[in-house]
Amino acid sequence: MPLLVAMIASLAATGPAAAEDGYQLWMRYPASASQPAIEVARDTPMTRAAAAEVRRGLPTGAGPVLLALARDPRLQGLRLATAKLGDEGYSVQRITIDGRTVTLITGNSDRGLLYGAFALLRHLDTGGAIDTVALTAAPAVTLRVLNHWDNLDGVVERGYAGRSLWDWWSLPDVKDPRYTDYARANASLGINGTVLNNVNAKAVSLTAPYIAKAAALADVFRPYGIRVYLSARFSAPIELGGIKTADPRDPAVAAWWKAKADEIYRAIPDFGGFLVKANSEGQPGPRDYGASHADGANMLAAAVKPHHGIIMWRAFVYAETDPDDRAKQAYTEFKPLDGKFADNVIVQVKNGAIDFQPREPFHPLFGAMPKTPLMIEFQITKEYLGFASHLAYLGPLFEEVLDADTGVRRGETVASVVDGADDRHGISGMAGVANIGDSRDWSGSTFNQANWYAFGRLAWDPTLSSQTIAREWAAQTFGQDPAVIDAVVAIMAGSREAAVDYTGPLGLAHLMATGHHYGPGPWVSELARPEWNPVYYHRADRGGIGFDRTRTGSNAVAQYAPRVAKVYADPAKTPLEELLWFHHLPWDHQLSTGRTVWGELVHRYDRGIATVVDMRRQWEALKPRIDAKRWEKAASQLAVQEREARWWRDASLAYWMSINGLALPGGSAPPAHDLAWYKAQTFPYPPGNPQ
Ligand code: GCV
Repeated sequence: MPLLVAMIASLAATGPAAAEDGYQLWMRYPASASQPAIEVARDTPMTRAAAAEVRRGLPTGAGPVLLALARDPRLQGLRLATAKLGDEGYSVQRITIDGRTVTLITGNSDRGLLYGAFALLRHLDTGGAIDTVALTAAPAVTLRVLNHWDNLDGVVERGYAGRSLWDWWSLPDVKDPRYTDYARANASLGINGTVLNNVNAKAVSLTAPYIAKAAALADVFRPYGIRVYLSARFSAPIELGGIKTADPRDPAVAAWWKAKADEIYRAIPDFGGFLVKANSEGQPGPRDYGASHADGANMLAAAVKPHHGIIMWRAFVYAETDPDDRAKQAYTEFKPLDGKFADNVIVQVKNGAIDFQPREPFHPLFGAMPKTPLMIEFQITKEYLGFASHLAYLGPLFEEVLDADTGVRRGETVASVVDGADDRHGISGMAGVANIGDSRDWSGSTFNQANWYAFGRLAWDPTLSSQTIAREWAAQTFGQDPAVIDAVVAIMAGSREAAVDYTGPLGLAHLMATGHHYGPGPWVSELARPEWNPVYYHRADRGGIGFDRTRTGSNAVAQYAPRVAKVYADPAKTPLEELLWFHHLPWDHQLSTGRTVWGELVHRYDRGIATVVDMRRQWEALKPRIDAKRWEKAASQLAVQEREARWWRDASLAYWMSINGLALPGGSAPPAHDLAWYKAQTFPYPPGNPQ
């Protein structure tokens, strides 16, 4: 072998992969030297998409592959157990047909073949062998949906990965190839729906030109099994229809929505339905007319029902006119409505009772509305966890909530409420507020892609562990070197807890600065709405810190099942991670760790910084093994994270000390600046901040 060729060959064998920019996400298929033999028993747009993916991703020598429905006559002698696969499940296995061994991808529908194709590629990309492949899976949840908070002007509310992917201006004529890649990525996880526009919706998205634009996207997504949904502005009959009211009990309003639904379904026959944010943060809704959320949801449900559409109605409601604890308001409003919703309504409930904080106890509505399907809503974009630049793997957050024991029925968890199996609901769902934009790497950083990935995998199977998902993702994203996978997973594993530690340890929450929600602002107290001020949440004074949600306070604990309420009512039993969410405790209150509340708080802030320092060190060590571009970007973001973790810690401690007058425990460094300095920091033009 000539010397140069030998050198290149040896570099290729040992060195990092070629320059990458993250565009390929976790679908970095190996270059194949030969065209695999792929046979598709049925030619439809979806099976074509499935076969194209296999063709794209199958490594050399891994063929032949057969994609065939379970009812295909050739498979009848094989006695495949496919009944349990339902409409969307798949089975991938090696079989012998006519003396020939092939890898069979089968299912009861084209969708099963599509998901099976991606499952096969995932199996191979995570080190699985083709000759022993045996994969069977069906999703636990029917609606696996991304919520895009994308405005029609291209700004993404709480979006930190550039502008909206949807170029509304050039649609429907220009169909950016990126729309197809978006659909491929989602299909690879089993995501089967996308809400295109912000829940803070504009009525114009329901006009004919915008319906045509949404229809163009639906056409691109359809072969990948993704339905399009729209956020609907409740007052649209007034704004577009010239009707004087949006009262859901008014027949003219109902007729307007029915006609609007018919119009949408003419353009998008498989339109999924509407997502609605009503009577929340200034949005219009049925309460404006004295009607209930059920009245509003059911009126819309009737409009989409003939087309098999559904309504995802959000329970994220709270009002400044309600003096009760904000954490209680959604339960108070929705629990009495259990059983009053039409069967094509699903109530969408955030994972916690406030708002996507780095840690919140699970929402008390889970388990409290057995007659109503509840769809869990997670935030994939990191509004409160350092935007795009901080590395915070959300798998553990999702897992912690899904695994939470509701205490209502034996063995009932949030996941088992969400998948609807116990109550035999016809629909079930998981929604994730997307972290996707037009940045080249889609999510603003390579590690943010893992949060999109984890959401999708858990929506398919809520029992997966966040660790398993991280390993899968790391192998597909950085290659199969076990040392790299171990290190990447180690960095990810502690990263969310680190963000909790440096932003709000011990169950503190909502301590962020105004508007943009990026940096610390625990001192903020002047906003007009009381529950928008951080001081409302931490209630720190000379005597102690924390929100008393027991009987002596707001009694929010009573919204949980007695078994759970008993734990949360007692500071000695409440997990330290949720302590100050439920209790107002003296600064010198002794904890099981041997430290006081103050000592533990400081310890955890310091622990958060130490974890980030360690994450940086581990990433540094990976430099020779990761392609340069992706490594550099993550390294510079980790440097930002360390600086800002210190900022969060120092600003918070400076403020707490101004309240409690206590000194820092020995060995803990004083804040770099005084409190006035932290209060004076401003952030012009932060991304994702609605103007
Ligand atoms: C889309 C939080 C966010 C808002 C968001 C809202 C919601 O309050 O800060 O930007 O609005 O949640 O979920 O509706």
